[in-house]
Amino acid sequence: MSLAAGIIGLPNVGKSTIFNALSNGTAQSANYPFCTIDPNHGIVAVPDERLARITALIPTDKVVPAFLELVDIAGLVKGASKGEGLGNQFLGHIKDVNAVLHVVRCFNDDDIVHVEGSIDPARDISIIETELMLADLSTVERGVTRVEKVAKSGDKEAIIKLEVFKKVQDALSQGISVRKVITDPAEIKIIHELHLLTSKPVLYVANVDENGMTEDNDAVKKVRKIAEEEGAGCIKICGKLESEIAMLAEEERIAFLTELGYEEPGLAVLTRAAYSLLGLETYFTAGKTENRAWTIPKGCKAPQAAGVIHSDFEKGFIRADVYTLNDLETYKSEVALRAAGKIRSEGRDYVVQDGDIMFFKFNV
Ligand SMILES: Nc1nc2c(ncn2[C@@H]2O[C@H](COP(=O)(O)OP(=O)(O)OP(=O)(O)O)[C@@H](O)[C@H]2O)c(=O)[nH]1
Ligand SMILES: [Mg+2]
Repeated sequence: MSLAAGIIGLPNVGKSTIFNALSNGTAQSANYPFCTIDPNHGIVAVPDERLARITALIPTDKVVPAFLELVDIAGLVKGASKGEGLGNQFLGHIKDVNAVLHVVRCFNDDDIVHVEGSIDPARDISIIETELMLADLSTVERGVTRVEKVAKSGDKEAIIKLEVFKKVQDALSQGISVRKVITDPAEIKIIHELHLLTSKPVLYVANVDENGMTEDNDAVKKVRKIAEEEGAGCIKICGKLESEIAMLAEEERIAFLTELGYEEPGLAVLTRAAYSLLGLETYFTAGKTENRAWTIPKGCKAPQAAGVIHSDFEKGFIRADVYTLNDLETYKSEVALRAAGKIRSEGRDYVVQDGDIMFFKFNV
């Protein structure tokens, strides 16, 4: 699965701080291989306590988590859609990701310049959204011109496409983002070729200072309200603190988190939220050589899930043995699960559930 989430926002809001903390944290914890594709592009492990729970009952040589691709995109400024501040290049990077983490500055720090001069999340969010919408508007306008020609010749498919493109164009010219008007799966499919920036799912990340963690400040409240109105998620994080936590060795980190009263780093929560925003879920395989989390799109059927391990597994799929973590924790071993009839045998049409523990049977 190669789906990526892009970290966007105004300059100096803490995007790179969060990205770097994520890459450091992952690289250090349990030696997960952190892979830097380039300085702004990384693969981070998705923290999942279920792997440890499985490993407590099924000892193994190696534990492998699920991974997520993240892109640290340079700050957008007003006028980016018109080419300001390397605008088009940055917008191009957003085009390539499948979901967006929109970092909003909610910390006060006179030493860190705010491009707009003050803390004002509503204004900041609207600057970014406006630039993305303007870029989308010119994309869809070009699309309309292109499709109009074909539609005139009476091509049925083009006529439907034109209608949807125009609906998008109308919304954007009224300042409404694409994700708010295009929710029907058939329409989502039709506009896919345009790679519209405001069609991507978004998660707001309110970046606060250390003392903003216990109670929401006004800026955070504002971000939460905007997110709620849009039906989007919102996560509060202290980028600076997270980058300090990420630098610590495993034991020190746990001690530090406990002292702060946190169960886990905020970044763990953020990573899981991004994973889910991308429409991703996890199933597990467990055995002596490896306990591993595998990434599938929500609603994935058993053969396709098998194909994530190897294409041969999908081609030669026969059946899958499936059990749940809860049952494993009740019965303690695969032998006991089998004796109790708790291992189901599922066929080609089985829709894999998040958290399933699976074993595939296949022909080669
Ligand atoms: N006080 C405080 N400073 C922060 C926090 N997060 C980031 N900063 C500081 O803000 C400055 C900018 O942070 P970056 O992470 O580089 O910001 P960015 O969003 O990547 O900026 P661009 O790449 O220029 O768009 C750095 O000096 C950070 O140390 C925070 O939570 N609190
Ligand atoms: Mg940066």
